[in-house]
Amino acid sequence: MKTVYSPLHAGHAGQMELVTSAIVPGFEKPSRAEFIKARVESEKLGPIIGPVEHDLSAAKRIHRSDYIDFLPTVWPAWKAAGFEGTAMPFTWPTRGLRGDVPPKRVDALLGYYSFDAGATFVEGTWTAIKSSYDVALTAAALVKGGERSAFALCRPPGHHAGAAFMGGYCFINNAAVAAQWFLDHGARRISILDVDYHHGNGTQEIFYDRADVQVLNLHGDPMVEYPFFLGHADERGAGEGEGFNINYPMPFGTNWDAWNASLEDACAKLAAYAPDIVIVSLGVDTFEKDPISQFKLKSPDYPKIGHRIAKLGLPTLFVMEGGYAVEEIGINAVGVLTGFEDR
Ligand code: 6XA
Ligand code: ZN
Repeated sequence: MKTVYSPLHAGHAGQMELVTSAIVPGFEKPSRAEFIKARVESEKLGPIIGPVEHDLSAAKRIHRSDYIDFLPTVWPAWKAAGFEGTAMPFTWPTRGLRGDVPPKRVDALLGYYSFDAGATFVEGTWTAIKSSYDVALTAAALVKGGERSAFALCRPPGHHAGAAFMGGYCFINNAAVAAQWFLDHGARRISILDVDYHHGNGTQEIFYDRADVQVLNLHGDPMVEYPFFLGHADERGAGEGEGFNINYPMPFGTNWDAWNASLEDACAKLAAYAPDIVIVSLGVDTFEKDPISQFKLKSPDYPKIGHRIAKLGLPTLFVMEGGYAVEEIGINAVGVLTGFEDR
């Protein structure tokens, strides 16, 4: 399996993050991608190639144009305003406020275009976002070109980003961009299987009323877990999309057996949908030692995930999402990929 990787992710570094009761160094840090790349190399998964640059038209197929145009302006506007440190929002147009009038200040616009304070900017952030997008599209093209699978080593991740909002470390929804790109290049149906610990609220929002993208999400119960406000089992899609959004919220402490039961059900529904291509939103923050998550998967479980996905017998694009136990992130992420390859 080929891996697509760009060193430009590393410019998105040193940002601060708001968590319950503190502001701390960001968990979503460059070493994550470097540990994964090192494991791809040591496991001899296959060649690592650089991304082809793309214009932003594929992003604008699923994101609102003004949102995409805003992203490269954030850091220059932040500096021009005289602000220091990490650019992050602090006020949001929630119920009772107007969400239809974008303000003129960059700090306020960050709130207008986000659902939390978790998508933060430093000087190299836009370049990293763009490289992650290019990585996803380049890997998608490998699969379209006939490869059985490809690994988009995306950083920053994407599954929390919606049509016009960022959040949860995500800016452009790489998996959703790839799904739409496949459809625009001849595919009829795509399944997105999101195995990250957190619900992929952005992916769900983007495709909620559509029947041409099936979205299956396995995640921590939003009653008690981030992102809290989406991801319940009764969210099944709307209109033409009714039945094509499938959520598996699971309790804290979920181990392999319980998690795997959800995976089995998801794979059965995916197979019944018979997509042309599977996109896996590959988060490994389901790991027992993940510092921000509450599931109990162990390293030997990850190859089993890959093996089960391979049994679907469909062209598969893996898109990297979360995972913060950096010492083991490479073992677990690449474990899924070697399991897929049955070796
Ligand atoms: C809240 C936690 C953000 C989780 C991001 C993630 N600050 N999503 O891993 O998959
Ligand atoms: Zn996650």
